[in-house]
Amino acid sequence: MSETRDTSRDIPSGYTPPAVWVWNKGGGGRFAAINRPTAGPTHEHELPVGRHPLQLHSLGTPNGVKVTVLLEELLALGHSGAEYDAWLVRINEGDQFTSGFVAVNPNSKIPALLDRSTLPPTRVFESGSILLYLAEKFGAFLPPAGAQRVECLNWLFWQMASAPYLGGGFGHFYAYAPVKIEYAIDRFAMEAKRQMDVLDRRLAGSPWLAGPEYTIADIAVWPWYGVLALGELYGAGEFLQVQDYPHLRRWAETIAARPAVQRGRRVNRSWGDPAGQLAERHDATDLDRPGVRPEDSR
Ligand SMILES: N[C@@H](CCC(=O)N[C@@H](CS)C(=O)NCC(=O)O)C(=O)O
Repeated sequence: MSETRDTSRDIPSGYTPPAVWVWNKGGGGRFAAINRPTAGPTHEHELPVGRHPLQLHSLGTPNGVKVTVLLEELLALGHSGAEYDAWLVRINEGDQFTSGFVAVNPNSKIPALLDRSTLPPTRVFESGSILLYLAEKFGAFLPPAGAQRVECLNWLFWQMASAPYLGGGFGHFYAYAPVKIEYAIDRFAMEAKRQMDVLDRRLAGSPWLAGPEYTIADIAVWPWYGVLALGELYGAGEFLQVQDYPHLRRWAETIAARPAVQRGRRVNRSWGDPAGQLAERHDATDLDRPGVRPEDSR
């Protein structure tokens, strides 16, 4: 770093990074209580096991919603093997750091899936990997071969690589950071708008991201960029002028109207409008009962 750097605009004013970074436990921000610079479990606790082959440990955030939407879509198609238990992982309370959770996802983030229909059970983590695993397992929502399959994977990987700029970048600094930093908000608002434009241009010439069919690429991208384009993420609809992306919005509205999407959005959601919540799902009929708490469904 240059010694002549002007530090007067630094935040806090005059801040210069020390030679060695030190963890400031009380650093503030919405996630200060759960963030830490090390991996691994913090305490011993086994995961619960339900009666279905697929055990999902998750939360109704965009990354979690991808998986519950796909599972509900598979069930709607008649794949009864996609029946699942969805257990609530309270990330604000550190549930992702239990020994049981870390054994399924060493990265300590939701969503995490354990497929108990295989011997030994198969662990699957990273939402993109979970979507691919389930699509391949059931032979659905993934073109079997050729250019459309490649295009589906293109957009699936695009989403996995791009969303951290939207969530960890724009969303964090616009909605969650304890201070408003113009430089950070500008940088990530620009990238969020550029990403929406990427999608808008693709969807101007194609009904779905991979081509003529609805696939896991759409299911991966929608909970982030579809919900953003509908003005329902970070309260940023006006700030980012989401009405300027008409093709993205057409696609977002079409997906939002799908019954399986409406079901999947509610699973593991434990905040907001009680009618939109289903903290845990252990049976398809749980979705007929709004506002179900975990203790009600066990
Ligand atoms: N790339 C991961 C990201 C998962 C992720 O960031 N999950 C967040 C919630 S959306 C989480 O579990 N955060 C808890 C933590 O960071 O401790 C995926 O797509 O599965």
